[in-house]
Parts: sequence; structure tokens; C-alpha cells
Amino acid sequence: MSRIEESELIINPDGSVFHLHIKPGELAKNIILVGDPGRVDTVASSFDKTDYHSTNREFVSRTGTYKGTPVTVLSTGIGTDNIDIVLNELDALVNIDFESRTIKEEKTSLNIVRIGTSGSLQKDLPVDSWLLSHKAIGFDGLLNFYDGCEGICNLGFEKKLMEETGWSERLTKPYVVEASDKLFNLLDAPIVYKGVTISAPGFYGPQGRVLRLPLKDAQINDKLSAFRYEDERITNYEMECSAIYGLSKLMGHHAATVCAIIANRKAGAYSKDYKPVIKSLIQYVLDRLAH
Ligand code: R1P
Repeated sequence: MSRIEESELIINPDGSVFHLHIKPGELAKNIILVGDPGRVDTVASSFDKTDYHSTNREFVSRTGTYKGTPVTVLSTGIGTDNIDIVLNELDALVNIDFESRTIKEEKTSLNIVRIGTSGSLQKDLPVDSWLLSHKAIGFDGLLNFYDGCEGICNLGFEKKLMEETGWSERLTKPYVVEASDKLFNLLDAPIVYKGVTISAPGFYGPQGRVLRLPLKDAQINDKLSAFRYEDERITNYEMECSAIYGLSKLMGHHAATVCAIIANRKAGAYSKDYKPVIKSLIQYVLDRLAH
């Protein structure tokens, strides 16, 4: 087993991993990711008890139990660039021996559920509903840096999407990845909408929003809403799911994303108060994980 150098896996003087400030042994196998650090305590307030906590930049965590089941809640901040840090460091905490700096022979598989907020691209997917992402489309390009990405991506979906939208050569190639069956089935229920989620590398232009700057393709959101691949349609925009699905698949973890729809881009609508919607979604996810 080759040793991973100090510059490649940075371990803090207290033995915690570089950005997350979590030490091996302080992480639960069930992990809830939220974007907003302020949402971490909303999740942890339902725990029976909290055993560990950490704070560094936008990465805030609490590890404890919910109805006896160990759970870690961790904030990622915004964007798939942060997800690259979060997924690699979570994986290192369970699958790399920090003493010898070598990859462990026996791998640990984590259950990773992102609870987020999102904007709908379909008129009939209403504000204040919950959307479970069956697939994610990465407009961000992160996964393309990793070997093996073609093997886990839906190349047919990608090809049709690029053809039908007239995908510009200046844009990074979109990648299409899936939720883990295990977690998708765990979180599936009649009250939960299912769909295909775009993770965009920005909030404004990359999601077709115009304030002062015009878009390269003013019709992009209409094309995306109308697009169909087999029996699936694109339902919503957010900014993290694609990298979570892609990296989890490559590393052997289970992942699913469920979002509160707080805006409907087609209807021009925005939730009057999405906080209770998020709160009940958190409760739903915790109960499913503890089931
Ligand atoms: C943008 O406002 C942020 O909100 C959404 C997007 O994915 C992005 O992170 O999710 P969160 O509420 O989980 O942060």
C-alpha cells in the first residue's frame, strides 16, 4: 500500500481532517448534508444527544444519535467545489488510516442524504413540495476530472441533452448520474415528487436568471423544461447533487438528495415561508434513517 503524502491528505495537528475538522471515529455512517451552516442545529436539535461538534469556515458538524441511530449532520456551503472537499474528506475519515496514511483494505460505505432547497423547472411541481432526485445532471464539470466517470454516467441522456439544447462548445460537458437505489427507495413515498435535478455552477446565469447580464442562450430554461429522456423530465435546479451522486458512486457510498422546492421558475413563484417545509423534511429524513 502506498503512503499518501502530507501535501495530498492534510491532517491538522489535533488529528482532524484539513477542512472538516472532524477526526476519524467522530463520524456516523448516516450523514445528512445541508448547504446552510445555520441548518445544522435545526437538524441536531432533534438528536437524543450530541457527542461531537466541529466548526471551520462553512463546514459545521454535529454527530449524535436520533432515536438511537448514529447520525452526523454537516454543512457544505454552496456549490460542487465544496462537495469535492466534503466527499473526499468524509471518505478519507473512514477509508484511509490516518496513522499509516494508507488506504484501508476493508472499505466502509456511508449513507449520505442531502437536504436542500431548490427551484422548480416544471409548472406542476409546486412551491413547498419535496423533490427526491432520481438523477442529477452536473453542469459543473467536477466529475469529469475523475477517472472512471464515463462508467457511471448515463451517456445516452447526456448526448440527447447536448443535441436538443444546442450545447455550446464553451461550456463544460454535462454529466448525468444516479441516486443510490437503497437510499432512493428509503426516501421514496407518495408525498415526495421524484425527478431529475440539474446542479448548476452558479445561481444566476448558470440557472438562466437575468438581472443585468444577458444570457448566451435566453431559451435555455424553456428547452430544459421541455426536454424528455425515456420517461423522465428535468424537474429542478440546485447546486450540489451531481457531485454528491458522482463522487459517492465512484467511492462506493450511498447517496440521495431531497429538496424543498422554494421557487417555481416557470410560474415566477416563491415560497411565502419555506422554513416549516424544511423542518418537516428534516424530520421525515431522520425518521426514515432511523427506521
Ligand atoms: C443557493 O441559494 C443554495 O441553495 C440551494 C442551492 O443548492 C445552493 O446551495 O441549496 P441549500 O439550501 O442546501 O444551500
